[in-house]
Amino acid sequence: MLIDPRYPIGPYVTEGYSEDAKEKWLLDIRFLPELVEQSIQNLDAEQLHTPYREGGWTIHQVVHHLADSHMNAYIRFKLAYTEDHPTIKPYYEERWAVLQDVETVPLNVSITLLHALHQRWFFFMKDFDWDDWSNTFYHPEQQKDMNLWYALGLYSWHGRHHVAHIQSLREKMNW
Ligand code: NI
Repeated sequence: MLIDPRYPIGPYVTEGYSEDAKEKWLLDIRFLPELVEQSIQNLDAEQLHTPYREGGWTIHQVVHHLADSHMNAYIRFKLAYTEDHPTIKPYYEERWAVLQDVETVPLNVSITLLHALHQRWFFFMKDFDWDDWSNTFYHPEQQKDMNLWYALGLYSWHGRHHVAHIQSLREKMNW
């Protein structure tokens, strides 16, 4: 089977609520920073600045993107939880990925950020019940209502999706 290099673990597929899925997805949120840190271990500057696929982001951009994306996600979760069906703010991830901080700041800064952010995010959600997961926000770009259960699965997937980009390049290059 031919795997689309953009989707090494396939697209996000949501699941109905279950304790098992919840445990798994929460652990994905909790341990993503460790996973990202491991995925770039022993790579040099040149390797970090290699696109994970032709025309794709470099590993360096992918890691900074995870910090950008998950900061937005954290805010969306908090808004949905504390307001009645808020409309969230989309952002242009392609534009964010080429800003000056992404260009110049070393990856350990975004890894540290991810450690702190995911700790806050995990402890915010870890005891949610079904009512909590049922909080919704409106995503104006996708013109879609999303509840926090769907969003939890989405960001569990999103972290693994980008780590798989890094891992697939390492495998391909034998790094
Ligand atoms: Ni992404």
